[in-house]
Amino acid sequence: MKHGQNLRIDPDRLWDSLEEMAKIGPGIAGGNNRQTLTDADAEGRALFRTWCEAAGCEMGLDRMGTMFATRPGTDPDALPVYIGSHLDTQPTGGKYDGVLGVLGGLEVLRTLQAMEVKTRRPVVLVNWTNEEGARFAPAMLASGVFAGRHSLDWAYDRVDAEGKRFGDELARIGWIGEEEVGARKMHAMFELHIEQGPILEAEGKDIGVVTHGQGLRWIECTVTGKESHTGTTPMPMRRDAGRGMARIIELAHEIAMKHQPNAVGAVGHVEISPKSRNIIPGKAVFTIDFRSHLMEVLSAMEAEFHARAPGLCEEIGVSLETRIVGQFDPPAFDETLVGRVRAAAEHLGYSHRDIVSGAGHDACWINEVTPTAMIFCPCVDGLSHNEAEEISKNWAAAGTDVLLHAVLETAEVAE
Ligand code: HGY
Ligand code: MN
Ligand code: MN
Repeated sequence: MKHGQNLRIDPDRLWDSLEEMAKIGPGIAGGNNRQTLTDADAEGRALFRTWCEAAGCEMGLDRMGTMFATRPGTDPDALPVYIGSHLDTQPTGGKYDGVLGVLGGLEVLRTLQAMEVKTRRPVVLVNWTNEEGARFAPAMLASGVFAGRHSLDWAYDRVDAEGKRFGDELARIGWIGEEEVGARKMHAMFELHIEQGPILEAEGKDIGVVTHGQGLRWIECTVTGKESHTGTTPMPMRRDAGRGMARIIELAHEIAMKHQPNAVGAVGHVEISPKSRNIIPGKAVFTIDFRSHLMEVLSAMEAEFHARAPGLCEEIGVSLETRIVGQFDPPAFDETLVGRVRAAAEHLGYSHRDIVSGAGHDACWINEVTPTAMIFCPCVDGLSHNEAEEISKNWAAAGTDVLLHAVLETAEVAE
């Protein structure tokens, strides 16, 4: 029996850390509001660093504020195995989206330390900055810079709804590191994450073996009409930007419904101005979120949208401008590493099924620069990006056990 084959993580220690982190940046309904580069994010980072140092890790920090906790291997020249996810949350987020991947990774390092298991390759635990993209679009910003998809300067120039600049906020909370972003070379990366969908729970499966992810297009639309009095302006003379927005939101839904079950589309962020009850809106700015795991479907949705949306606006006397504010093509994860995730679930006796990730993850970008795979655990009712997001301790432990064994296999247990 190979050394470490019967290792299991400590579910209570993991759960205690999840509960401890959830106290930082509490939401208003039992979840979290620990948005990126806020004081709450800074507090969570500090706690995470303390925990990693206590687990015997050396800390690194790059210029996007991404945190790296390294557990040395017996071969310092070997490329490390990376694990991790994100600690930032949505404004009305759950306690486990991203956090399970970071603190599950910490539990793996704590288990290796406690059981005195050495690996040939170093193991590095990552907290990626601004995965959510809620405060500073786009999502997966730091991992996107790491993968060479965005420049550092472009990322630093992202602004939030109050006009605050990403680079300034990162400096304000004191988490800008010296490391060049993307300079680190990886042997492999695994990301543990909650499914954020209903399939695993509905099928009674413990583990999702993630083979692919959905590609994404965030199309920001600006509809321009003319502000005027809601009481006195004759209906035929109105140029109502709010109506234009309503038509486009309905169009996005109609296009996604044409490609079921392989597509989704919605608008989650809208700004209407001047936002007065008795002024016809002159401007509406909103973002369409189109996704599919099939490139041809994603392209078809984008093409149909651009073919039809301008006419829907012109018909009612308003104009439309669009720009892409976030995008990545459907990722296919590394077959060897996906196989190790599947084998680990088998070895541990956990039920599993292959699955496509509906959500975007840092792993989607890192998959472009190094072999990458993901592990899903179920979540209650598939609910996420909602403060009521829930998982069970058993689900968390099963996913983290699989992460542990995928790491043992890939980092190579040293005798
Ligand atoms: O948008 C996403 O899919 C991720 O949760 N940031
Ligand atoms: Mn996430
Ligand atoms: Mn999320």
